[in-house]
Amino acid sequence: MKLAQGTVIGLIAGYYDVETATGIVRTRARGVFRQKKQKPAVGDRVEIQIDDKGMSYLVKIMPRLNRIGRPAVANVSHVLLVISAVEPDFSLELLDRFLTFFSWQKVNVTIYLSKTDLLNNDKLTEIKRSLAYYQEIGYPVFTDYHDVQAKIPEMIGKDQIWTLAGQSGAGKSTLLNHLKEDAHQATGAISTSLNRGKHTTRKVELFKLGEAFLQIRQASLRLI
Ligand SMILES: Nc1nc2c(ncn2[C@@H]2O[C@H](COP(=O)(O)OP(=O)(O)OP(=O)(O)O)[C@@H](O)[C@H]2O)c(=O)[nH]1
Ligand SMILES: [Mg+2]
Repeated sequence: MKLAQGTVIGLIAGYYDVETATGIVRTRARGVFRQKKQKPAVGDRVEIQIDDKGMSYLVKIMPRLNRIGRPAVANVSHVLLVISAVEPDFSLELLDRFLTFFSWQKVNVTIYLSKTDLLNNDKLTEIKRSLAYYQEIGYPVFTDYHDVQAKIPEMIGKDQIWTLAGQSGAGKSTLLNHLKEDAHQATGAISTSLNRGKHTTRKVELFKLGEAFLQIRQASLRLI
């Protein structure tokens, strides 16, 4: 029997994929979690046990820093909040709701304004003026696509878990594809006929970025 430690990076039909120092191991959770009403989440640091028959079990969840959203992601160190300038329209109220929630969860946030290319200069200046306030009170703000792409990889520390959050259609998957070329995230236009987001992104998984992880919040408005 062998013990190892790792991070849950994926959740597939009752199995937990755990990244360990020697590779990814597909595990089952021990029944003891059900009795304790505990459920491992993506992002959890865990201990796994590989028995002599080669069966792998998730046996222990390390204490969590936090646990955010549905489906849950644990140990989130930083949120990259994608707010669109247009389509869907920029909303200060929405921005404040996100920031209040993440502040309550004690998670740092960086703001990225997407789709600036679709807006005329006057409107853009107005939005940037609003965002300057958030920058003053300590939130890093990016309004340029090239900037965000260049700076984010430098900002992400080793073993950190970053989550991309934001309304459906804001551009999370588009950004992830640029940050990580092999992410292959489906992107899509929002469905205006339904007047609500299309939710292109459905799966929960962590993407490795250097020595850290990136993840997309799928249901952006159902935060809690
Ligand atoms: N012009 C322009 N289009 C963008 C930009 N970012 C994203 N888009 C487009 O906006 C649409 C929605 O982008 P996605 O990346 O799929 O949005 P998402 O946030 O992942 O949406 P969900 O998966 O539904 O939560 C796509 O058609 C993208 O090509 C941008 O900066 N400029
Ligand atoms: Mg998406």
